[in-house]
Amino acid sequence: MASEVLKTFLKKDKRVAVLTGAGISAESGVPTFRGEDGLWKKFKPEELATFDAFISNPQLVWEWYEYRRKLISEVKPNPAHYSLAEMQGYFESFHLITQNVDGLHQKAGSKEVIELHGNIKRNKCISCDKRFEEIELTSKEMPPKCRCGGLIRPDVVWFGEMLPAEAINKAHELSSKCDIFFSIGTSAVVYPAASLPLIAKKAGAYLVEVNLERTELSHLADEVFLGKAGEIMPEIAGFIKDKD
Ligand code: BV8
Ligand code: ZN
Repeated sequence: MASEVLKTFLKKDKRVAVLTGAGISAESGVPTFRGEDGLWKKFKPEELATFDAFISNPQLVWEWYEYRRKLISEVKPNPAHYSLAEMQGYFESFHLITQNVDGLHQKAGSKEVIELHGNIKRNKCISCDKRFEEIELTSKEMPPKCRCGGLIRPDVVWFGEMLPAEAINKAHELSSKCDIFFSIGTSAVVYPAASLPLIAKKAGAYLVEVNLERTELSHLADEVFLGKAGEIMPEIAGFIKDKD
């Protein structure tokens, strides 16, 4: 469990930044990208999560996202999501940055979640950039078309696309100014998100990794908790609760 050093960091005046990846939603039943049940096992990222793939095969890409949206609509946050929402209320400065597009952190009560890769529930027109919430899309066409005639796509960041400037800039800033940085449920291979723990470490933060297996980040972390986030995070949050 949490080492004596980590315990010294878990004080309410410490500035905390957290980066989560697909692994934190795994216990909710959302397949990860690169794990055994990985989404990419059945599909290949270059075939689906790129703009070119969408333009060359809009129906296939749209249906893949519809399949994921349906799956995500049927799952619930797990104890790891709830623990982070609880921790947010304890620390004076606590910011949650996610690579996930499933919205489960918000469902668990986390506030001001920084979504680096967008949100699968939102859509946008590739021509006029108009946003559409999922429910607004009534047409049976796959993918639906905007009134301007443009194709509508999921409002997520595909490979080769820029991340939302505000989100990544804020994430960079928070990572460079935190006392403790948690990297939870991410293989730490997708950039620029994967640079955030490195920025934090370089700026002197205490780097904690919580992941099912070791990653490219593990050798840099001050503490690595190998195991399920749904079991480890409640213990860490529980430690904080018992303190006061
Ligand atoms: C950009 C949204 C440039 C869509 C996603 C070569 C070297 C370095 C970089 C690159 C390169 N070639 C290309 C690049 C850039 C590329 C990149 O980093 N590629 C990687 C793969 C090498 N990055 C980009 O393209 C980014 N854009 O660079 O733009 C640019 C510059 C200027 C001008 C124009 C453009 C955009 C990246 C965003 C792509 N979008 N998703 C969608 O979801 O459909 S990425 C996708 O991967 C998800 O967002 C996901 O979150 C993300 C990262 O994966 P993880 O979350 O880490 O998930 P993964 O399955 O990998 O790992 C899960 C971990 O959890 C595992 O370690 C597992 O052990 C663990 N786990 C499992 N269960 C549990 C658990 N842990 C705890 N508890 C459990 N129960
Ligand atoms: Zn449009």
